[in-house]
Amino acid sequence: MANPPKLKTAVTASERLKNLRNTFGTRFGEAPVFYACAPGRVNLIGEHIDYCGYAVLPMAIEQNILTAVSMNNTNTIRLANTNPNYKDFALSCSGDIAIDRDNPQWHNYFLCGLKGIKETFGITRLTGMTCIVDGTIPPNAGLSSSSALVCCAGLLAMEANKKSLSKVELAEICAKSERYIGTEGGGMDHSISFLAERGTAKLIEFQPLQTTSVKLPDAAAFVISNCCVEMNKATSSHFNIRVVECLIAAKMLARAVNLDLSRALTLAQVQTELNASLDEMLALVEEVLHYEPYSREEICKVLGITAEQLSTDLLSANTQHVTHFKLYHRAKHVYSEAARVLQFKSVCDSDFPESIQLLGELMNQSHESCRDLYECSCPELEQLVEICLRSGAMGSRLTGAGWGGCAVSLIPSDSVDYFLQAVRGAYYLPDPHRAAMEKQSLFVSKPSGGAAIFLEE
Ligand code: ADP
Ligand code: NG1
Repeated sequence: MANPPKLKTAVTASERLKNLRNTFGTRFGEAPVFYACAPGRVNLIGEHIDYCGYAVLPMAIEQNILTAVSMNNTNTIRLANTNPNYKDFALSCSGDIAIDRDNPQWHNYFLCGLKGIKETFGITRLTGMTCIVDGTIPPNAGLSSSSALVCCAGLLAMEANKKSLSKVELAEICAKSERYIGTEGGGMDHSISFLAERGTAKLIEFQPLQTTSVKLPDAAAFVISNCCVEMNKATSSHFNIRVVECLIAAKMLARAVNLDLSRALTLAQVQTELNASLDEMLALVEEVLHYEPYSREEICKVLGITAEQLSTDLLSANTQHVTHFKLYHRAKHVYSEAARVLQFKSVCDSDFPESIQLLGELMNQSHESCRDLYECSCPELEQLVEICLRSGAMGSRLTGAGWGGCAVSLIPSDSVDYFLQAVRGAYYLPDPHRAAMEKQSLFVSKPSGGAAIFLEE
């Protein structure tokens, strides 16, 4: 087996690296010492199940966050961005790093990565740094621009402070530290950003975090298309409401089968403790949970907890207002989606002649479940997915958190050009806002490599 790629490599400067070095020199009158980069990702299948403990199947994309870094003794960390919409920021190297959840501007994601490294090593005074960030991942679009930024910041903070961590440790630290922004996400984005390998998608399993390469069929291409509706997770409560609903659903199922309720349980842990199959878990959902949303009173009654315990132990800061919880729908999505991930991997492994049709069907089922059970689609994504299917996709689904952002479609390799033209004509060109964004919104994606530190040759 080939050795996995190293975190630190020497590279011949690309045009982008040269431009970034020049911008750095013009802005700060010195040259960067090193560069760190972390890719975004497209999740092929396994949506909203990483935080429930289930395996997911993403690949890293070519688009990434690249940062040029120099170190100094000024006791200050200065952050700049090549995109003028993202304003400069500076902080002291000593003292607490405060993350502003109420106003999650870009630098707060960077600070999450710094904070993760500071806390892991108990560093009281970080090395002074000057950093310029250059990002190519469409933001707020379900391609993990925020996590790539957190991972890039964590990686460069490790390097600048002369610390050493494995990629698995970095992924776990960054997944935990991005939660400082207020979104209770899972570990998919950080894991693929660090552990990706060029040319292969990855099955990512959690607890313990491990990845397995998944070879995608040669005769198919994956095309990403952005519906051009932005969704910033940290400024809405949609995402955290789903996290809480899954947590409560796990408790309700655990109560019904007399498991220990004194600790937080994920839907995956309930399955493990029962030693049941995913089909058996789906049957349990049908038997135990009802279709109508649950009120707070009903949840408290079944779990034997007070309204105050519900608020403090189960609800998060931005879900305190929720009055009803769709436990049946969310649990059914999670267990069925977890099964689809395993089926997707075994189809890729087997390379049947009809693989592409089977993968497409699984992607379509995943999308329907996200739309109908998890309710994380939106009208524009629905229109886009429908156009993708009409334009020759074997399967098409929303990818990432949803409520806007991107779809990923599976296309037979020989029909990609036709597909791109058809989607362009039907979704992008008729609308000036979409037409203006088309170039960075509709593209073929191949599995890219993971995060790395570069020194120029
Ligand atoms: P995504 O699905 O892209 O991860 P999020 O809502 O989680 O969306 O986070 C997007 C946020 O990440 C943006 O609003 C911005 O604050 C930050 N971000 C993304 N790309 C960049 C960039 N190139 N430079 C600075 N910040 C960025
Ligand atoms: P994106 O697409 O980056 O918003 C989010 C979560 C993932 C996962 C997906 C849904 C974070 C940092 N990322 O991703 O962990 O739950 O939604 O599958 O919260």
